[in-house]
Amino acid sequence: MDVVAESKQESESPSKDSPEEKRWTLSDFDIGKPLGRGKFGHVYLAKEKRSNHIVALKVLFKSQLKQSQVEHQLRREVEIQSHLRHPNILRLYGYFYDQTRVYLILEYAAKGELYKELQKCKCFSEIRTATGELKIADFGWSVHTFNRRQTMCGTLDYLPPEMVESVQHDASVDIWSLGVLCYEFLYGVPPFEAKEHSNTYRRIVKVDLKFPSKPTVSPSAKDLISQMLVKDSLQRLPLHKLLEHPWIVQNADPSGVYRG
Ligand code: 9QT
Repeated sequence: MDVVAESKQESESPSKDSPEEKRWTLSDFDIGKPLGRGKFGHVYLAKEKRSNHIVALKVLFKSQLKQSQVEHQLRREVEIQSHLRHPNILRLYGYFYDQTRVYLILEYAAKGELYKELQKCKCFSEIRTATGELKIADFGWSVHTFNRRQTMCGTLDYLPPEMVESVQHDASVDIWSLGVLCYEFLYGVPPFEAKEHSNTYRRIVKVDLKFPSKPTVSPSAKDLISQMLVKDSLQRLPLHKLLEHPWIVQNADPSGVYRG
């Protein structure tokens, strides 16, 4: 799952929902600068000519999708993401394909990828961490953390003990991952980072959580993170209590007035 930084851009989407309307083609768009590159292709800034709507056009090569046997996953991603409507989920407006490529018409998030912003800033303030407006993207691929041989691809850093140990898990995995993200925002590095994959694994499983001394991180922040990074998933702070935690309440509104 990828996270893109806060974007205030909200506008009418281009849509071709009605059955009699023609399908999208590349000629419907003016292509602008590249926004990023991924394993399967590139993302470009683009303008839909008729509406002048600015989008991000993700271009994937069929040959590479075939080679990696992810055609099905891609269709799944598109199927899921195109039906989701939430300010914190990157919109997928539509798709089309030609002989060699598949194109995804995505919402343009003007502030780009969050991890790059974190790299640039090194770490975020407590207020920014507690209130960051995010959009999640590429979650269609999140179910493919394990490939067919059940080996890991990508990073273990955000996974809870029950997932790295492949035991039953539920929605409380997100509380753990949110705790990892919160720690990383404040310290600039994820809590269980290690050079070797196997050491990250060990640190997650025994919840080897350390808070290096850092004057910009308050005891209250550490208290919240400690209540999210709990091995027993039933003992993790549930979302409604998380929102009532003093660190969230105080940073969301410095006057101390909680506007739930
Ligand atoms: C082809 C189509 C698609 C495709 C079709 C959809 C939606 C999406 C992708 C991937 C690799 C060929 N993906 C095709 O040639 C492919 C190779 C394809 F309706 O038909 Cl997201």
